[in-house]
Amino acid sequence: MKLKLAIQKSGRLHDDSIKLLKECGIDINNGVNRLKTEASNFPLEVFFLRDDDIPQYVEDGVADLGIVGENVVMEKNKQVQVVEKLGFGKCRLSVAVPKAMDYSGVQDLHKLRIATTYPVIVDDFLKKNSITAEIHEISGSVEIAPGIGLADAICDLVSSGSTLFMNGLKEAEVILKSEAVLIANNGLNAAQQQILDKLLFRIKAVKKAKN
Ligand code: PRT
Ligand code: ZN
Repeated sequence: MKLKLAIQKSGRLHDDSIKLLKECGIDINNGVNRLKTEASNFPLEVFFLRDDDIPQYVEDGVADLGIVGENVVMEKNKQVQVVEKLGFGKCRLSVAVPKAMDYSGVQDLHKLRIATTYPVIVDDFLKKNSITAEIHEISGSVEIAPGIGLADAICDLVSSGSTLFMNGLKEAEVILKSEAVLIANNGLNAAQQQILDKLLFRIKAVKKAKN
């Protein structure tokens, strides 16, 4: 019996996900550009996937576990359990507006066109605040949308803030604070749960050693 863990194939969470496994004493040969790999000293198989696909695979049980940003977990809204926050990949999902805009609160977003790759989270945020705005779902380069007249505001991930700054934007509302999390399928059997508990024990020890 092995657990199947899905991690990002390449991108911002890949290296830290591999590093976490190493710190947990789990040996996997570095598998970039490969589909999957097996740990030599722990009952774990690691799949390399697009981060956007991980919640669905974990819900379906194609993978038992996954490492993804909370932002992706919330946007995809799948039936999975978040079992542990992992302390890396920290960022926030924020609404940003042109620097010159006189912004005093969420009501100023009323009737604006907001470009984002997070339509579900933004829609939920607007509804909770009783704001009617137009959501423009785009698949990337969100920060250039106001500059080319595609939108009045954006909602995107922010870490240092330099991307916003370089595009003449300012952070107006933080919708969500996010970090990488370990997610699990809801229907793990006892044997699978036992392996997860073993993994969690090690992850917690690694986190504790860092504090
Ligand atoms: O190929 P795949 O679909 O797997 O990857 P991806 O391109 O969708 O995701 P990737 O690798 O960019 O990000 C993976 C995860 O890292 C995200 O889902 C977040 O949970 C987390 N993360 C942490 C970030 C950032 N920080 C971040 N700064 N993801 C993206 N950004 C981008 C942001 O979109 C913007 O373009 O960085 C830019 C802003 O950064 P600053 O420092 O200029 O503010
Ligand atoms: Zn992605």
